Amino acid sequence: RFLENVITHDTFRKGNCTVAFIDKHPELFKLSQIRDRATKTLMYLADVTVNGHQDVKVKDAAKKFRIPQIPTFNPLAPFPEGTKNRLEQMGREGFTKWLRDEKPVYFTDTTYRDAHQSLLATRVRTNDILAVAEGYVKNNPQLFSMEVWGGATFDVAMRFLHECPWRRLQQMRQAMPNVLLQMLFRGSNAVGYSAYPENLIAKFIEKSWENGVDVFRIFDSLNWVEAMTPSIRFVRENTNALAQAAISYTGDVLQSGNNKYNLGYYIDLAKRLEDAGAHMLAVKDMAGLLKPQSAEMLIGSLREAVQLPIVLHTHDTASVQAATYLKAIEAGVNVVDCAIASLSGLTSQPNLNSMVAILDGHERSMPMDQRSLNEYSNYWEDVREYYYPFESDMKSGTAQVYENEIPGGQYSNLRQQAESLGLGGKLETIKKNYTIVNQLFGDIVKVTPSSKVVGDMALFMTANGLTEADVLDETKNLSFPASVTGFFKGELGVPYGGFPKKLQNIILKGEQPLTGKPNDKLPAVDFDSDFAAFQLKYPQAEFLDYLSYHMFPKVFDEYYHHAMVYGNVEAIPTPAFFYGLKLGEEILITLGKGKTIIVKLLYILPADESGMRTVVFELNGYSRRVQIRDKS
Ligand code: BTN
Ligand code: 3PY
Ligand code: ZN
Repeated sequence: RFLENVITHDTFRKGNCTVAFIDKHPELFKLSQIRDRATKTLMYLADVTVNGHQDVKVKDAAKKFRIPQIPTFNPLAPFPEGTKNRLEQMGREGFTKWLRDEKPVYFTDTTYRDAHQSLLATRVRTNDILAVAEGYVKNNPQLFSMEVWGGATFDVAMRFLHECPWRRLQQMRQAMPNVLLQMLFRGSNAVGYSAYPENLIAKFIEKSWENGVDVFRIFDSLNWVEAMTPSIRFVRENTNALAQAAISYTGDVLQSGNNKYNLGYYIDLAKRLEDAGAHMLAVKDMAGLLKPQSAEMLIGSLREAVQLPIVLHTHDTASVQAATYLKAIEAGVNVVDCAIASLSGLTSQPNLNSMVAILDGHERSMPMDQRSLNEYSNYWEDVREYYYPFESDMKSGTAQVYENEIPGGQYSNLRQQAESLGLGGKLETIKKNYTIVNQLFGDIVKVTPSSKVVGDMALFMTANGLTEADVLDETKNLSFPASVTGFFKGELGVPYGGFPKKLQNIILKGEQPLTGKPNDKLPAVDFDSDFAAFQLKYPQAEFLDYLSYHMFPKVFDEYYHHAMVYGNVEAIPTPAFFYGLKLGEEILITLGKGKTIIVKLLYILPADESGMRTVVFELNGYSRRVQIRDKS
């Protein structure tokens, strides 16, 4: 085994080792540990090859993947200076003043977070990101930030990818030390879907910063400033990061008549967020509703109303948002959110490569290396194929979004949700009901998690064939979805303009709603005693795992047990991770520093009478057998 460790060591394999090689690499002696890890990886590969991946519902056996080309960069060259260095040099006040007055427009690249959350059900794995992260920021250091964490990536990493979200963050930080790393933070819901105790929110922000987050985009699903204020304060007081407060954009600011979400509404929010201590202000257009003329007016007015740098985020669901960005840029926006070309468009962000190109000759253009951006797009185009089971079948932009106001991330999920409920043929009805539910709820801001409540209610109405009149008929005594009851109890806060009273009485059946912030009543976490109890239950876990556990106890529990059986599965290449190995197929897996294993699938024996199959691999040239239960 020692010899096996030597001949498979990266340094040895590259042929550049000297007699000091063995002395310099004590890990060669960690035989049982490495052997143990390799065995767990073989267990994983055997299982996914025999039983398939639980997350892949339909596997295309004929699918062939191209080999993604990683654009070249110099791993030995220093990182060019970027915004991260600038923030460190200038401090937060100096940095935000500088940004606000910058002539060129800057970009936040959402490829590693919102883009795949909105196109591929958040399934992109750390491995595929890390393959290009360093080169990307070496080649493109002009970016304002990389949005890399938070939103749905936290729970999906554990739930479906069996990855540690914290380790993902740490590794991305290491790969991208020069550019600001940004996360999406759901205010008192942190990276979850319900409210958490305030001291847990504070701890989560502190640890996110310590592990690599520089910019916290903070929002509340009902634009409730009071619920965002503690998060803004924690970023200001407990970290050196930037608190980017986001207003979630709804309706159309230019709509005349009795417009609930008019300019005054946004200006008032912006001023209150500035007063609450935000370092930057974002307009978060999660559904892609902001039209060009509205953007011109809104961004122009916000520039006058507050002294903060202004950021605009949108989704290209209607396929016209580049026009909105152009108007916003002309109205003085400082940063716009885009995604690399091959992961842009439709429910994702507008196309970074094209946006850079169309600004050629514009007085606010940001010079970037368009050839390099296109190379990275080619990489992601090929990697995207790995994730084919998670594609939505949306083919073109839709103007229907102006009517139903469904956020990008939810739009692409709704079909899957509908199908899992046997409502696959009723997508149009679901979308119509979504619009109806929004009106029934008093025309609310719809973004995670309030958008999920509206979606749940729309699915409920569709499944039960209910009309608006049915919902408002108290004699029907309907059992509403739990999320809907919770919403009307005030568990996500109180919407602007209050709850519609009649519907609230019907849904709560006389129960009194909460007043105050949703987490006001939640007891503080006693970190010392609680963490000790956690460690008794999960002896291999550490403090960051404990935070994951607090956010998602059941998901963490499953993730932990998966890690105990299969080890760390992050390093397994994505095709093998989702689809297993074909007979004779050989892959390389880097399990740790200097430790790459070569795995080849030799053959699979038929199931024995107890349903177990023997899977035979070649591991670093030695044959290895693994027993796995055939679940078919
Ligand atoms: C192994 O690799 O064989 C053991 C894996 C142990 C994983 C535990 S699970 C919780 C904690 N978080 C991690 O990222 N690793 C440990
Ligand atoms: C999230 O909360 O995950 C979002 O992306 C909301 O737009
Ligand atoms: Zn978004």
